[in-house]
Amino acid sequence: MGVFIYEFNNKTASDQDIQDLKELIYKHKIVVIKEQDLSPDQYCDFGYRLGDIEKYYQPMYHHPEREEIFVSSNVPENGQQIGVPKTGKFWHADYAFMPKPFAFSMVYPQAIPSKNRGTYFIDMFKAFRGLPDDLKSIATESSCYHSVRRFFKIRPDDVYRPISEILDEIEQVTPPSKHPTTFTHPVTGETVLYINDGFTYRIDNSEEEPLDTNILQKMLAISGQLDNRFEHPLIEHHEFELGDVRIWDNRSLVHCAHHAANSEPTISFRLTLYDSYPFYE
Ligand code: 7UC
Ligand code: FE
Repeated sequence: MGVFIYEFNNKTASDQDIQDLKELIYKHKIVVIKEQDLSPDQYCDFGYRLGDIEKYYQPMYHHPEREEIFVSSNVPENGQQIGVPKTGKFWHADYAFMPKPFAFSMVYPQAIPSKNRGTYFIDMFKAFRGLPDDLKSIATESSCYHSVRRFFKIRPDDVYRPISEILDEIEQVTPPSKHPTTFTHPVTGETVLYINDGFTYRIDNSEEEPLDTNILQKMLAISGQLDNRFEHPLIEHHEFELGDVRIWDNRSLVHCAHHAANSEPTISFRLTLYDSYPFYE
C-alpha cells in the first residue's frame, strides 16, 4: 500500500493540490510526503488544510506549544517528560474507543532509532474479503464494543491511587463505544471490518445479545492481528525516514507501532483529523 510524494510544499500548494492529496489518501490508504521540514506551527497549518484537527482527550500527550500535537517520546527535555513513551504498541485504529473516530492520522517523526522503527499496517477491507461466508454474514449483521481500558497509560499523578479508582475513572471518562462490525467506507465504498485487538472486546448480534468472543478472535486471527511474529500476509511494515510525514486512512487500516527494544531516542508528532464525511453512515 501507499504512495510517496516528493516536492510538496504546503506554503505553495493550491487548494486543488490539497484535494488531490486527500484523494490519494483514500485511494492508496497511506501517503508519505518526503523531505518535510516543518515547525510545530507549520505542521499544524498543514493539518488544518487537510481537515479538522482534534486534540487528544488526555493533556499528558500534548505538545507544550501546540496542544493539537500528540507527542510520542522517550526523550526527556530538561529533565521533563514530554508526551508519552511507547505509544500505540498494539493493533488498533485511532480513537476506535470513542463515539466518532478520526478519518486521517498523520505522523511526523522527529527522532528515529538506528533500526527497527516503523509501523505495521493491515488493510481491514482485505481482511473482510478474506473471511469465510459464515463469518462475513455475522460481521455484516453485528456490532462491537471498543474500550481504551487495556491500553490506558498510568499518568504520573496516578501514583498511589487505588487501581479501582483509576479503572472507574476510565469507564466514566471514556465509556466503551459501540460501532458496527463492518461499515461501508464513505469514499471508497469498500466494506471495512472494523475490529482491532487492542480495543475491541465484545461482539453483539443485531438483537444486542452478546455472541461468543471466539468469533471475534477468529476474525482478528484471519485479519492477521494475532500473529505475534508479524508474518501474516496482510501485515505490511512501513519504515520511517526523517522528513517523512505519513498520512493514512484511519477508517480502513489498523496499525501497530514498532518500537525498538532498546531505548534509543524516539520522538514523533501525531495529528488526527476529521474529514467532511461521517465516519460511517
Ligand atoms: O498511549 C497510547 O498508546 C495511546 C492510545 C491508548 N490511544 C491512541 C488513539 O488515538 O487511539
Ligand atoms: Fe495509533
